[in-house]
Amino acid sequence: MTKTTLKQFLQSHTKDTSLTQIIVSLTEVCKEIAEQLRTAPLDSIHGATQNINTSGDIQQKLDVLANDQIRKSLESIQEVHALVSEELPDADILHEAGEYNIYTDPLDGSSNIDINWTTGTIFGIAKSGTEYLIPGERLDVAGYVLYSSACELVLTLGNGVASFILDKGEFLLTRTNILIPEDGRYYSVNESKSADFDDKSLALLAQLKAEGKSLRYSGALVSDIHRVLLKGGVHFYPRTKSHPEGKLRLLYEINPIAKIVEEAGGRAYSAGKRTLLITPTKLHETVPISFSKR
Ligand code: AHM
Ligand code: MG
Repeated sequence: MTKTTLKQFLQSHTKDTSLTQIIVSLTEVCKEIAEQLRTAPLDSIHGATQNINTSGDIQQKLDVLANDQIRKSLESIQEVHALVSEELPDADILHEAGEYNIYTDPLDGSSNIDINWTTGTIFGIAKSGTEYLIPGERLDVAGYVLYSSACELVLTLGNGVASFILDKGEFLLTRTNILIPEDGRYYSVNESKSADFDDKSLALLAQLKAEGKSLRYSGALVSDIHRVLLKGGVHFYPRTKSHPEGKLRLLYEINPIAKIVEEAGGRAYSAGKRTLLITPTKLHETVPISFSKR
């Protein structure tokens, strides 16, 4: 049976041609990134640059490359207002008159790049004009691409979650209406930092262990959340001593993922509050986060 392509899926799921164009552009770049990752060890594009981004992370060569590719792909779309990226200090205004803002972590899981492990691209799209600091509930589209043994796109247009596998240059629909399973065997957290967790996070950790859950942690949000999406369980990154407000960034990492998790029947909470309701006060704001079904 012939499978539905991403473009066919978009034709039947949105009438917004600008949104379709933006999603297609972003996913075309993800195909390029997937190919780049495949040959990076041969092409000497592994390794760090001399630069440090606004969050204090050393940028990897592929972080910068992925960011530049995304920026370039959006340049020709007049409806795009600005790009908000982990790798850029400020919102990068592409077209003053455009209305759509793109929020992205171009290559998530930087510490995994050099070891040929899982990484991802995260993106959110909102028709919010000159307003960049919006709560995640205003995202019109959220998605991520997981670069692993298969390259997989997970997407929501605000009406359920679908996923697509890249095959011979096309993203092909493989799952619709993804719902996080009620229960899961795994919990996912950087447990090496547990001595710095607050009482609530410690209690959660103890409870998960008492329930007999096993630990899985990849160090890439995209792959850790993909497990939760398909297998259930919990992924959390709480406050720690080194990151008192959490490590993960709200606008372009957490919000798109939180939107997907909620659309898949799950919960995303930050310090007792529904994460998608938080209005950020700055572009690279971080918050503690927990993603789960219940
Ligand atoms: P990155 O975007 O520079 O890769 O940083 C974000 C990553 C997340 O993917 C992951 O969940 C987290 O940082 C891992 O942090 P830690 O190494 O502290 O466990
Ligand atoms: Mg990241």
